[in-house]
Amino acid sequence: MAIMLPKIRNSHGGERRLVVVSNRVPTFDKPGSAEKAKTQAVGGLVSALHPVLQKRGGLWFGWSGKATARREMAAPLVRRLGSIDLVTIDLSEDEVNDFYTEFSNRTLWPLFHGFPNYVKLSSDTYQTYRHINHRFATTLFPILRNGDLVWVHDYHLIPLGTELRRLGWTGHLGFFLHIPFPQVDILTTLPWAKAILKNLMAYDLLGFHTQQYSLNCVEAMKTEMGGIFDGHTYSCGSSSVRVGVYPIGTDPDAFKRWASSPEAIRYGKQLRQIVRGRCIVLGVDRLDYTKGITERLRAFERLLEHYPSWHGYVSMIQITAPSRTHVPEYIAEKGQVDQLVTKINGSFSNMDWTPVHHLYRSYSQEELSAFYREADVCFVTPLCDGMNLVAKEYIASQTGDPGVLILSRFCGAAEGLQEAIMINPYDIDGTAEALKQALEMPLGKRRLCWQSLNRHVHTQTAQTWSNQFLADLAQTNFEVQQKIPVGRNQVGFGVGHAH
Ligand code: ADQ
Repeated sequence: MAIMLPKIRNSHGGERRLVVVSNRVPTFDKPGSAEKAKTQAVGGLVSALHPVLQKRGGLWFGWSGKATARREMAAPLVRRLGSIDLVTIDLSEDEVNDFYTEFSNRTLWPLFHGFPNYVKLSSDTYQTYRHINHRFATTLFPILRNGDLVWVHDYHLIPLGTELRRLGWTGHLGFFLHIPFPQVDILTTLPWAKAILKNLMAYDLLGFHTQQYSLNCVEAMKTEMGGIFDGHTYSCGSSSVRVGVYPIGTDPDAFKRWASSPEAIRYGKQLRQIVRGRCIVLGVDRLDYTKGITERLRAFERLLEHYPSWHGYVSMIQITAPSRTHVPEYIAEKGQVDQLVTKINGSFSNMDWTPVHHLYRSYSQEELSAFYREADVCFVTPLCDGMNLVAKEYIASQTGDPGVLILSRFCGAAEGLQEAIMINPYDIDGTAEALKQALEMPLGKRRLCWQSLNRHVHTQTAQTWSNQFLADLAQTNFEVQQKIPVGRNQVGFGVGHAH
């Protein structure tokens, strides 16, 4: 099937075209609309990639988010958004279930986040996962051009590189994992762990948020396949892959601008009126059991139990974007969050004070920046999280009277945001104490902490993340070409890295 794409010159003139592949491609519906709440892909990957593609231009390929009743493949949809070509394919309902709901979100997601009890194993869903990656590759391959930089994102698409190589793609091919990479003993509870590791070898460059995740990956490769790592490149037989650390960031200038806009200031005043001038503790997440939302609510409850002097003086606003709403574990998590909110409000509220406001919906980033700006404390408590962009967005949105960031030690962001109040989200008492400390922190100390956090957020941005990854990717295909002959390589699949 031939896909006709309009000619686009990217804003960098002669630079190679960037081709981003991710499971979901955003729909870019009107912000805040009911339709957006249903179909828009809210999440860190889209938040980080959109500004990058907006600035550079290129092609964004992935699933439309739609499940069609028909089994056969509909023609890919091509749309233009500024300098971005969006090319999407639909999946059938069965495919969405097996590829997305089951293997991606009930097998790989809990496994990679270290929740082995949540992991569901099925060779049928694994086969569909392979099959959909093949489908992505056969649709994408004909629209690739010589010289493209192909950048594949996240756990849904690990085998895509192998499939593209099999079809004959010899150009630059990089992979970035947005979630943690587990330790080898957890990874190898997956019957297809070795196949997953072999698939990673098809790429020229593998990127991770932290040093620890990259080391976990290399360790797993060495354990399962042998080979050596020289600190930059892992080699096994005649096949090599470069491994790097690229901590993702946000677009801090955009958040600063949005947070200072007249709309955000007006909205912030309304927000203060709603909570009647009380301190605001803010949580913002996709609804996900890895984000520690119930632990956070328990810590807030513990604060109110231990410190009655705070009754009536603090309200928590929890903004939770609906996510993976058909997955049973997420339905259960939503039930637990609702129950806890009801319990806390039932126990503590009075006629003019509601301790917890739970807003179960998505907001545009402009709207979120107004919440961030007003919040006295941002309460970021994941049990395990690749990076966590909310923490960075909060810091970027602060103005002259900055709030305090409470941050779980179990997220990638903890590596860089050292001046946050660091907590162990499993320790409810300790987290409640940290919350009290944050609420009582004097302005001078808040300013000092924020200045240092803000420097970090401006140093590690979405732009620096992508620039560094793409600069390394542009070099790496050449280096790897020296080492790898065309044809079947040692780890057992037909992959030719040469041009
Ligand atoms: P996520 O798990 O989605 O991302 P995170 O990094 O916090 O987690 O990003 C969430 C994004 O969604 C933020 O940009 C936030 O503004 C937005 N968002 C959250 N709640 C929202 C709401 N109610 N309405 C609108 N927008 C909302 C994955 C990994 C992370 C990693 C990112 C980027 O799980 O660990 O940081 O990718 O690599």
